[in-house]
Amino acid sequence: MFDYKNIYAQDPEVLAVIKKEMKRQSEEMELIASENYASKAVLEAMGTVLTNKYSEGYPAHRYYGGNQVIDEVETIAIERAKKLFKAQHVNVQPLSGSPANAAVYFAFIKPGDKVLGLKLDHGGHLSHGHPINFSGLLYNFTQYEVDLATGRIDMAKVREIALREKPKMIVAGYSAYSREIEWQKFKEIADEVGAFSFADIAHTAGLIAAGEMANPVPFFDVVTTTTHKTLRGPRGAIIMCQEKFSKLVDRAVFPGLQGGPHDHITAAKAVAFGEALRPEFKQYAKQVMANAKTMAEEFIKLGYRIISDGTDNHLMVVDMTAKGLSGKEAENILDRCGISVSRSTIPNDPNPPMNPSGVRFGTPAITTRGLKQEEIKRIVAWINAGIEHRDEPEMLEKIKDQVREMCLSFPIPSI
Ligand code: DSN
Repeated sequence: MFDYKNIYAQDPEVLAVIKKEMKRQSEEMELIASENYASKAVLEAMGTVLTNKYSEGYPAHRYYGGNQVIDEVETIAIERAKKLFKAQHVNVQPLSGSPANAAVYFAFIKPGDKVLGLKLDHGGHLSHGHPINFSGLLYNFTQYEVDLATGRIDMAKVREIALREKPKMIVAGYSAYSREIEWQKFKEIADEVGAFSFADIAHTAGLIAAGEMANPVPFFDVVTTTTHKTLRGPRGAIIMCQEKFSKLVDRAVFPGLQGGPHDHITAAKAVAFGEALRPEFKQYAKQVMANAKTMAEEFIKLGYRIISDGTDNHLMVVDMTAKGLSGKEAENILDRCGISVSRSTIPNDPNPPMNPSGVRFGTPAITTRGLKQEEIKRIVAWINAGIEHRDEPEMLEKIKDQVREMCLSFPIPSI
């Protein structure tokens, strides 16, 4: 695709670093549940002259001249997202997940208002009310939890908390929760207590768009998603809502929170939505989930504890306590094997988020490479061998070589 000849001539120092990262991505295994490989077409859209434009406002209502073409690209992105998620209204301008969530709170509630969100160490996100995040600082969050015995969200408990707290908003949709979410029940509870229903589907958006997981967009008040995880687009986000909230949401994004949208990213979002509308994307989503199921089964066979004992989506959180190491130690060992993962808290984690007890594994990126169940079994065996033989540097080197060989046989489509 790109020949990089201009950056080579002008700035070889930066090009050298970019090439180093290309090599790392090519030769190493990506099991971080929130990462993926954007297509060549998505990358090309990001590298266009659309980055040169200022276009505060919305199609046909801009605060700068010369936006006729930008209006076209933003409209394509909006229409494709509407079709993909069956949304009444879509704002494609949010720069990323947390800014999108900030815009939702800004649109629907006031500082100090009561909100329910899942606790971070139970699988929630920082922007769902963590005390050190803007969400927890500005709004009065009550954090619900997963049931410790099952690792699943107990909807009777959520209802009990909602009836007691009477929140203005209920947040559902998570960063480290491996089970299907009971969207209808969340909506019923929100309606019962007079709260807005807000879903953050950042992790599962691609699986939802493909029709492989339940979709809250048609009936929730408002839904956000990033565009770069299972959806496999550029780094960014969108907000979807019922038509009656469209003005509130649009005003919160601009002029409320953001200035000029990143139009080159809007174009790349449109390209990614176009890809997700194709039948091949459904096959991709199915394979992501089949791979995750196999991965969870293999871990369980080897004696690992998975929170909720399995997965319905693309990820799982594995408790490393029984193996005598923390999530951070496991992450470091696997780094030495050429396998990238992210440490993760487990429900009621006795350890802090910087050094938690678990590791989160996900299959979106390796599935984009074309890996299937047979390869997943080998990968879990390598992970286990790395952990069991962590004090044997030659063993970790040997695993790294095997990982590299597999990665080179399944090249990243855009490299
Ligand atoms: N950082 C993302 C994740 O890894 O899940 C969430 O924002």
